[in-house]
Amino acid sequence: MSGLDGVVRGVHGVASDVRAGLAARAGAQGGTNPSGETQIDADVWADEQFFDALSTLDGVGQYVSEERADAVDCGEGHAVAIDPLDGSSNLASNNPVGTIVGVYDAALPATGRELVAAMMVLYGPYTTSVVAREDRGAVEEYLVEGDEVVSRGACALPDDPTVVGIAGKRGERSAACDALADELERELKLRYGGAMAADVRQVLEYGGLFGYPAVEGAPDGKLRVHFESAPLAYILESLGGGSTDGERSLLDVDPDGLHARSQTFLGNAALVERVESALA
Ligand code: P6P
Repeated sequence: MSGLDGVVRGVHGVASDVRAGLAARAGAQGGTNPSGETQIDADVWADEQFFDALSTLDGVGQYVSEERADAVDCGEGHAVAIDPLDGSSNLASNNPVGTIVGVYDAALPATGRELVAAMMVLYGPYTTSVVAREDRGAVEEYLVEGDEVVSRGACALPDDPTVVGIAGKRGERSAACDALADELERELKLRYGGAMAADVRQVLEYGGLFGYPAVEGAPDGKLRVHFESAPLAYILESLGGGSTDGERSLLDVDPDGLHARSQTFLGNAALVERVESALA
């Protein structure tokens, strides 16, 4: 079994247990993560589940989590970067949450060009995962039910975009971003739900654009390069879509620390080009 097989199976092997444990852990634990955000009980618990499943695998050399300040040395092999419970504030309102994993062939911090695989697990009405790997030709989606993992086939990004979701409040984004959001929301249907994995899955299904721009008080936006922006950019670009921080592919963003953030847009390539033109 390759190192990538081990990570994919490890994430799939925990996903159903994570899903089953969410309802009882939807409250805030009182701690904050390294990004200064309030930790939900489930954030810490999910991180422990994935750490136990991944950190001892052959071929995993580093475990780096949105919930841990420092990287954990696991020996030799790939660096696994994880947002164990993406969008965890959605638990209180029973809205979808996810898990995002990036597998890097380099110690972190590193650019997304070092990614060799990325996974996006979505805990919605049912649990699915989207998996992009350098050693596979297609980006595949799986249905995860208990211990059963069944392929739902190859993903394909629709050519014609339908949805748009750009975070932030008007007046707290740049005027150029506000104008772009107004324009796109006249053209496309608004889809924004507070969990990147769920919103990006809408883009994969219907075509469109997701974004978290620079906002007042957060010049690099909110999303973390290693755990959120780069792995999902890897998936979108593997499907012929695009990504940008406003100037360049998110895979070329060079993070200056494990928890570095980046302004983030992902979706159909033509829409990403419009973002770069509008924000130039
Ligand atoms: P806001 C979740 O906390 C997250 O990191 C992403 O999953 C999501 O897209 C974003 O933050 C939501 O942020 O400011 O709209 O609550």
